[in-house]
Parts: sequence; structure tokens; C-alpha cells
Amino acid sequence: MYQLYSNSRSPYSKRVHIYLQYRKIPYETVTVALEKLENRKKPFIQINPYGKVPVLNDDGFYLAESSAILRYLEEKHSFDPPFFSKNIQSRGLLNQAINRCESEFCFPGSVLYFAKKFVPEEKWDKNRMKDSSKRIGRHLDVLEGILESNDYLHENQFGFLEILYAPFLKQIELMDIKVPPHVEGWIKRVLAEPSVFSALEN
Ligand SMILES: N[C@@H](CCC(=O)N[C@@H](CS)C(=O)NCC(=O)O)C(=O)O
Repeated sequence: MYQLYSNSRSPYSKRVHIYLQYRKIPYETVTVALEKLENRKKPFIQINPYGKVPVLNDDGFYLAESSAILRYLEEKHSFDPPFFSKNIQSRGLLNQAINRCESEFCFPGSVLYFAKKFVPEEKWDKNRMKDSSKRIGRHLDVLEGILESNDYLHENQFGFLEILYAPFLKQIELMDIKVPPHVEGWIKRVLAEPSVFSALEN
């Protein structure tokens, strides 16, 4: 059975929980206590030298990076319909959207999340945080353009992108931005999807 090294406060870990539950793949969770810095010590540091969760253990094969884990499982299991279509242009557009999700939303989102959750306000890097909010605002305007005429981001179906975004959407109120109306409707749909709801509740 797959093992998922994870922490319950880690949005990147949550992506993999959502995916495994959405695809109904059995797995067990191995909790890595980030608060005790277990991720920086042996044996975990030998599994992932960057000391980050999530990591998937597939019978002794270890894979880190949430998006890479999802792609690996998606390729390994050949689900129907797959998240990555056979059409090369469709796959190209999905990969483009994945990169933009990471760099324009989740990364600046993490800057705000970790500052607000774990750093005392007097130590906040306010310029960096302001810049992160601005970047997220620009990104949501781009998503709004897509969602004006679609319920979901890629080929109008719940899929890979929604799973990557979901744990970060749950924290959107920390991002100090005005959420455009179609994005707001999409967030409600994504968070109501049963696998998302259950993975983010636990
Ligand atoms: N790009 C990685 C990011 C993983 C990541 O940043 N994980 C955080 C928890 S959300 C972590 O393990 N932080 C511990 C540390 O950096 O010490 C992914 O997609 O999996």
C-alpha cells in the first residue's frame, strides 16, 4: 500500500490527500512532525534532502513534490477519463496553467500564509507581503476571465488544477484580496467537492 509522509497543517500534503481520495486509491499516512523538526532529521532527511512534505512511498520508491506525485500516480493508474488528455495542445495548456498556479498563486499565497500563521506581526516583511497580494490579485483576474464562461479551469471539468488550488483556496481570506465573483463561485464549487471537503476537514 502507498504511504504518504504528510503533516496535517501542510497545504502541499493536502493536495495529495485530496487526489488519493478523489481517485479512491488506498493509502496510509505517516505523520512528519514539522513542529518538532522531524523533517530536518534522519530518517526523513534521507528520504527528502529538502526536508519537505509530502513524500510518497511506493514500495520503497520515494517521490517528493506534490505536483510530481500526482502526475506519477495519474500515469501509473491510467484512470478514465485521465486528467491529462492525449491531445498534446490540451496537455500543453494544462501544464501552462499548473506552472501559473504554482508561481502566481500558491507561492505568493504561502508567503502570506506562513507570515500570518507563524511569524509575529512586528517581524513581517510588509513589502514582500504587499507584492504577494498584488500578484495573487492579478492572477485571480486572469482566472475570472476563464470562469466567466466555465465552471472549472481546464476543459470545464473538475480536475488536476482544482486539486492543486484547493488547500490554498481554503486560506484565501488570509491573502488580503478582493475575490472576483466568478472566482468566488468556483471556490465554493471546489471546496464542496466531496474528496476536497473530506481531506480539508481532517
Ligand atoms: N514544492 C513542494 C513544497 C512542499 C512544502 O513547502 N512543504 C512544506 C509544508 S507545506 C514543508 O514541508 N516545510 C518544512 C520546511 O521547509 O522545513 C511541494 O509541492 O510539495
